[in-house]
Amino acid sequence: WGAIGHEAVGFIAMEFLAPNALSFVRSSLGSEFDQSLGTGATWADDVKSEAAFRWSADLHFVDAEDNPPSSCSVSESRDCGSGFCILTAIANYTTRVVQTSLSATQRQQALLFLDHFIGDIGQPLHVEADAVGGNDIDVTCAGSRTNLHSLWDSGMINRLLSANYRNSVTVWADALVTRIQSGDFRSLTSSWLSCTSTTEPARRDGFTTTRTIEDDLRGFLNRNVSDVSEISSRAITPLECPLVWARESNAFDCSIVFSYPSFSDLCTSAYFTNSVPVIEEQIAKQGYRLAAWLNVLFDGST
Ligand code: DCM
Ligand code: DCM
Ligand code: ZN
Ligand code: ZN
Repeated sequence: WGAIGHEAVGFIAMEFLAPNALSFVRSSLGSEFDQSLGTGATWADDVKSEAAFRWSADLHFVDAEDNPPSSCSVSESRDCGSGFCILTAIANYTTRVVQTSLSATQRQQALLFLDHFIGDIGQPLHVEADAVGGNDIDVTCAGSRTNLHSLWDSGMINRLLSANYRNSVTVWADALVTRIQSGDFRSLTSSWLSCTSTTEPARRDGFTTTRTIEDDLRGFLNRNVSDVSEISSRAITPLECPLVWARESNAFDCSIVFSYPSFSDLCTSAYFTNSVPVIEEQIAKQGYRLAAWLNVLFDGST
């Protein structure tokens, strides 16, 4: 997502944190991030172009080698064989955010990465390899040329906020919180939390990887890694829940994202009105899941 999508995920999560999770979030993020997951949510995008954090750029997505819109799937071994993807990133920072042997700065970074990646994994084009996650598909939105990835990250969100939410991310986030607490999302929340184990390892998915340890090491050394302890991917056990979330987002690539009409303006067509409910549900759901994830880690239950 773009900045607005990420901020909305964080602001929504703030409304559902249990006491210990809230207290950790506030003290860890501090005044630098307004003690808020909403303000902190864009940090991972802000730093990924800096030399010191270039290694983290590939952690924002998983390139699922499926074939939308006819066939959609995500496989940890097929699609994250290098160990550098959003699935392993969430596993890595889930462990690190509660690791008391780490410094306050390391745990703050783990929190900021989780805040961001639990948002990105809900963006269908962050769980898709085709056309580089849609970046190579040129489309038009309200007369402006863009690409399918950017349309989903921000193009349609900008248009939605301008039409319905006074161009304000907090107005939008508050509206989604109300829908979760007492509106149409309320009946969905228990299914949103059908996966909450922060420790259950991902089950074998039937794909076998042909990568060797040598391949991994070569990929690893080619990267400009400044802080190897931040990654140490070989020690990460992939988790089941991020895989469940990724498969759910990836299914939208087959049901809607790649079924766009050629030659029409996607933001003034049925494509926009059909996509908006998906965007709003994915943002609300990932905000709610971010809170539940931190609640399990810091308070022992959702
Ligand atoms: N992206 C993605 N999948 C890829 C490559 C990039 O989801 N295989 C995302 C990351 C950014 C956006 O696309 O949100 C643009 O990427 P970049 O800034 O690397 O061009
Ligand atoms: N599945 C998988 N890897 C996972 C989770 C599920 O390959 N980590 C597959 C196995 C089944 C299907 O998804 O074909 C449904 O699994 P289940 O009914 O166990 O959730
Ligand atoms: Zn993106
Ligand atoms: Zn991102």
